[in-house]
Amino acid sequence: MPSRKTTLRAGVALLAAATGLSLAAAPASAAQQHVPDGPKLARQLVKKVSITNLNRHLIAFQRLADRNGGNRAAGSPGHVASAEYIATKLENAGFVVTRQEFPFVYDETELATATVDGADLPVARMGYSQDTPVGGVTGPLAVVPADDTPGCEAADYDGVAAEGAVVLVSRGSCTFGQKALVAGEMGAAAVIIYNNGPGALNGTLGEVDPASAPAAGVTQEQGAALIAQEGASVTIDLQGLVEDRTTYNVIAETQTGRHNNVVMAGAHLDSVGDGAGINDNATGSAALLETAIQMGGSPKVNNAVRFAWWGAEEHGLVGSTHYVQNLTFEEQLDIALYLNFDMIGSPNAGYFIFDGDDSDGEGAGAGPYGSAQIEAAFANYFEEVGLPTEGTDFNGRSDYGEFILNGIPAGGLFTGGDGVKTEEQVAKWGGVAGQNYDPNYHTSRDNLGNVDRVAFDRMSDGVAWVIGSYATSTEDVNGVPPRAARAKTRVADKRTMAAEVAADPHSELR
Ligand code: DTR
Ligand code: ZN
Ligand code: ZN
Repeated sequence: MPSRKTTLRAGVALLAAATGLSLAAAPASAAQQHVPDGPKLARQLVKKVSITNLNRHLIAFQRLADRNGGNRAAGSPGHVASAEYIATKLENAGFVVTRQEFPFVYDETELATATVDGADLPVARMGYSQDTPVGGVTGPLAVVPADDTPGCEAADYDGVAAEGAVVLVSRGSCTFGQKALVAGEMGAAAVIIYNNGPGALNGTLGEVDPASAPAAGVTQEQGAALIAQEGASVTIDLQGLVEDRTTYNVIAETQTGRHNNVVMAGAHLDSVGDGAGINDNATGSAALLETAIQMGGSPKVNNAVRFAWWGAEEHGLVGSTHYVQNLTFEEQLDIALYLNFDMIGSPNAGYFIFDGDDSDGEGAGAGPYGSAQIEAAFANYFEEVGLPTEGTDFNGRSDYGEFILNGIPAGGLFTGGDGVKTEEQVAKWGGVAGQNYDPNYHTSRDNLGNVDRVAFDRMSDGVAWVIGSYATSTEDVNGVPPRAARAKTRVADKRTMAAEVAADPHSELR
C-alpha cells in the first residue's frame, strides 16, 4: 500500500503515541489542537467532539453489553439497549428519530468443541455453519493440499479420502462458504479451516447452505500441528441457533439543510455474539453519535446531514443493504454521498481511508464519481494535522457496499481489523509489526480495553471534520454549490444579464 507524505508534525505526534504518553499529554488535547483552515462548522465540530464524551459512549456500550448477556448482537437485548441509548441522546439533541425494522437470519454459536486423538482442540464455529449430529461427529483427519485456491474446487480433493472424514483446508482465495460447500459435496463430515496469517480465525459462511459441511476455524499454528497429525481421529461438535428474527436501523436527519442533497454517514451498531464489540463497532457508533449531538438537530448547514446506525452488519450487511434497496431512485438521488465508519479505534491501529480513486490498484477498483474527492477530503485533513494515512480497498466488507453498487459516492475511515501491520507501517505509526491491527477482532476480548484512544480521538476528529465540511458544500463531489455561493452567483447572473440586456439593443428580450 502506498504511503502518504509524512510531515514533521506527524513525527512529533507519533513520537508522543509511540512513547505511550497519556492522553492528557497527547497532541489532540483541545488547548493545543491544530485545527486546519476550512468551513466554520467543520472547525467547530472538531473542537467540540472530545475524547471525554466519546469514551463515555464506549463505557455505556460496554455496560449495556454486560447487562444483556455480554454482547450487543442484532436481534438481542444488548442491541436494543444500545439503539435506544442512541435514540434518546439524539432526541435530547433535537433530532426526530426513525427506527427502520427489517428481517434477517439470526445466528448464534451454542457449542464448538473438538478433540484430536482425545486431546482438546479449541475451534471457532463459522457463522451459519450446519450443525454436526448432537454429541459430535468422528472421522479421520484428511489434509487437503494447499494450492493457490485451497479447497475451492473439487479437484483440490484429488487423492484425498474425504468421505466421512474431517477435512483440513487452508484459508485463502475463495470464501469460507465456498470451501464448506465443496467439502460437503465431497462427503466430508466437517471441515476445519486454518488461518493463513496471525491470529484466530473467526469467520462466517455468510448464509445457510444445507449442502455444506459443518465448518470451524483454527489458527495457523494449530493448522500446522494438525497437518502433522493426518489420519488422527477427530471428534468435532458444532451446534448453532439459526432462526428468522427482526432488528432495526436507527436513522436521524438534521431538520435544516437541503433534503435533496443529503450528506449521509453510517456506522453499524450491532456486535458479534462473542463480545461487546467495542472497537467493532462502538467506536464508529460513538463518533457519529457525538458528532450528531454536537451538531444538534437544527444546525446552520447548507446540506442536511443524515446519520444511520445500521443493524445486522455482522449478519451480512443486512441493515444497510435493506435501507438502500428500499429507497426509490429519486430518494437515492437525494443522497449526495455516504461516509462509513467501522472500527476506528483498533489497538494496533493503522490509519486507513477508503481508496476512492483506486490509486492503490487493489481488488475492487475506484468508487463512483466523487469517491476520489471524499478520499482527498479526509487525506487533506489528516495531512494538515500531520498524520500520515494509507488507502484501504472498497472490498465490500462493510456497509458502504450497497451505496457504491447503486452509484452513490462513498468514503470513510478504518483503523484495521484482521489484517497484519507491516514494518513500514510501524515505522510511521508505531505499534507491533506482524500482529493484527485488532488482535481481539470478533472475540470476547473486544471490550473497553481494546481501544487505542489516541487513534480513536484522531479518527473521530476526521469524522467531525469531513461531515462538517460536506454539510457546508458537496460541490467537489457532485457540483452542487453551497447556498451562499449559489445565491451570489444568481445575483451576479442577474446583474450581468441586466447589463447585457441594457447594452444590446438587439437582444431577444427586446
Ligand atoms: N466489516 C467489519 C470488519 C472489516 C473488515 N474489513 C474492513 C474494511 C473496512 C471496514 C471494516 C472492515 C466487521 O464489522 O467485522
Ligand atoms: Zn465485525
Ligand atoms: Zn464492523
